[in-house]
Amino acid sequence: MKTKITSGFWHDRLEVNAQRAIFHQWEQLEKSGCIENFRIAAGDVDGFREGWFFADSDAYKWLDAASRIYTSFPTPELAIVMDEFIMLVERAQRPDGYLFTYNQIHFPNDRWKNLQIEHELYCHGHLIEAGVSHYEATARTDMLAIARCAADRIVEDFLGKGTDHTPGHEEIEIALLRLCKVTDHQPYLEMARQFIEQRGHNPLFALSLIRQNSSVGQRRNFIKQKKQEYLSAHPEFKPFHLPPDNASKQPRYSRLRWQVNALSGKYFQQHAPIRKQTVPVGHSVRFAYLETAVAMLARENGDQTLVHALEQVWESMVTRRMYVTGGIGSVPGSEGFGNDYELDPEYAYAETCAALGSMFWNWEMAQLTSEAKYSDLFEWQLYNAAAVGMGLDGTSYLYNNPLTCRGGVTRKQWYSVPCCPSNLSRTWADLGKYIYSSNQNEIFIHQYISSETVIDVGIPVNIKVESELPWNGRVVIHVDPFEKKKIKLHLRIPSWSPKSMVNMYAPVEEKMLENNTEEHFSHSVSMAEIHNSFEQLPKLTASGYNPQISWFACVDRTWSTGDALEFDFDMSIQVRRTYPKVKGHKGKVTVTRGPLVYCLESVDNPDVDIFNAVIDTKSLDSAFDARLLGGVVKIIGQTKTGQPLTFIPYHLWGNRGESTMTVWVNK
Ligand code: FUB
Ligand code: ZN
Repeated sequence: MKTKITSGFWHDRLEVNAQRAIFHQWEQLEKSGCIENFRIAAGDVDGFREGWFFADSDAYKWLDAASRIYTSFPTPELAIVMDEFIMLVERAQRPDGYLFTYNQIHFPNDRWKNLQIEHELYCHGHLIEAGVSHYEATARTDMLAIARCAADRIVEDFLGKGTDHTPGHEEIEIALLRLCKVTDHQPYLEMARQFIEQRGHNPLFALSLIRQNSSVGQRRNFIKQKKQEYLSAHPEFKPFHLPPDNASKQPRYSRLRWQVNALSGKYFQQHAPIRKQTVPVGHSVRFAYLETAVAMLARENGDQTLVHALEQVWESMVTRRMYVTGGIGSVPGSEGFGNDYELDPEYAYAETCAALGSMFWNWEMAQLTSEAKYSDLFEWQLYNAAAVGMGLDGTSYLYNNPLTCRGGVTRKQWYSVPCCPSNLSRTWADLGKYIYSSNQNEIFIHQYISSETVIDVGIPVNIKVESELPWNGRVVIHVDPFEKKKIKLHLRIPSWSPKSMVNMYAPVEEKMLENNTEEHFSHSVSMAEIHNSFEQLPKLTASGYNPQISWFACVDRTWSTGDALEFDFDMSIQVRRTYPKVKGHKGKVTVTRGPLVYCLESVDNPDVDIFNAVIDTKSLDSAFDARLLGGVVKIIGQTKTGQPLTFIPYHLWGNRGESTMTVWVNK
């Protein structure tokens, strides 16, 4: 049974996703000509192709999201749009499985050119993922057949080829691994493995990139020429124009750094073989997708050398190259990583897709290792670096997500590169799959999101979570086995609930235990070990948020119908500081509560200079405000000079018109 999100914070957001966001995105894909490109490629209409060479991927990601939404919100309106698009894709796909409207319309005899830059494999990857998601949602095989035809084309054209036959922007690897899981067709796994293993082995990468870049430029000039001719022959054609994208404050030499990053191969994670990639570099979405694929592969083949590299690069990212929101990417020019501790809040690029990619990766790591820190980071990025990407209305988005903004960043209906909206929608739609996992007689609860599911641990066990997060710390977990059953129930103790290190659970219902003693709650490690490990852990990460102090408490007992476990997580306000090596943060702190990072937004503090005010941390208190932003717990306090302050959750900034904002405040 698929997990059902039953109520509360996330249920409301998933409704907005299903009833508004997904239809808004389709409308924008039509308006921007993205869907029309398929009609042109299929020969249904004449016209001129609009958008980037990778524009097809945005339509496929929409279908992926729509399919996942359809599982929980099977509306006929959505089904009609999906079916119409699937039939269109089928007409546009070449008989041999190839589908890339950029080439099919502009360069009909070209394919697999400029692999590092023009995203052909990336687009086929999202096509394949859409096919898998549609099959998983409907059990229909029409879109899956289109996906398999494309995947077979790629296996035919790439399996066994050399190291220059690798994709630029990772994605195809994830798609092929997902496709192998639903088809059990091993060549897909072997193809994904080859793409991963061959990265970083091309000694002539820089030369190849220069050549490809020149070819890309020539092809774009050719298209520009063709467009001029088309416009003069079709004065009625109205090209689609979007408002300018958001500004992103650039550090010095940003463009030069990006060029060096690209030529070195780091931008594409092509600078070293995968097992030697132990520091996060380059474009942060590309990086997160690669690491996700590597973790998926390690789960399939049990290759511990891959796991070792994954653990090292994760630790490097979390302790030295990640923002306190969980955002990754601090150099706008490359949409990617900077150096250790280079985490300027105004330069923060922290693309929404990068947070989502990191969440996909952490979910794979959680299943690979059963370590709580990965689910803790998943939760932290979910509520902060990812959730900030979608406005409360479901129809306005942020692409780059600064932690300090002095203006120029507003939520937009669409972008010239609209990769984030449908990426958010497909992740929200799938949220249920990230809550529970199980094996033999063990059940893991990774996330405290109100939900219900049935898990088979030899017998079916109905599990129901009732959670008041992120506003309150009360969580009740109902464990209803079909019959009495000894089960190890692993419960993630969040890093943000420090007191949970001590009294990790409230007294449980008397009816459940003869006597309410700790002996029934065997820890996955002893309390002493917990405290010791807590002491040993690097207390201070670059950002001040440290998922490594999260752990799984194990409740190992015989459960009976009607049993319940109750948590009361500590929701005290926490004032966090960065590691001293992070430049520009001296004397600055971030305010967090539960899994939420808070910020000061000018809308709530019109008379305060939020960038220079000094807060009185002792004055901070939390209060629920039903009238604010759909009902939130705000944090109120005052400056050292007595000016009132209101903090809101960071993910909700920018919902009330242009504003200024800061996560980091003076203490
Ligand atoms: O290049 C494809 C996608 O578009 C990347 O993942 C995003 O960063 C955006 O550039
Ligand atoms: Zn994006």
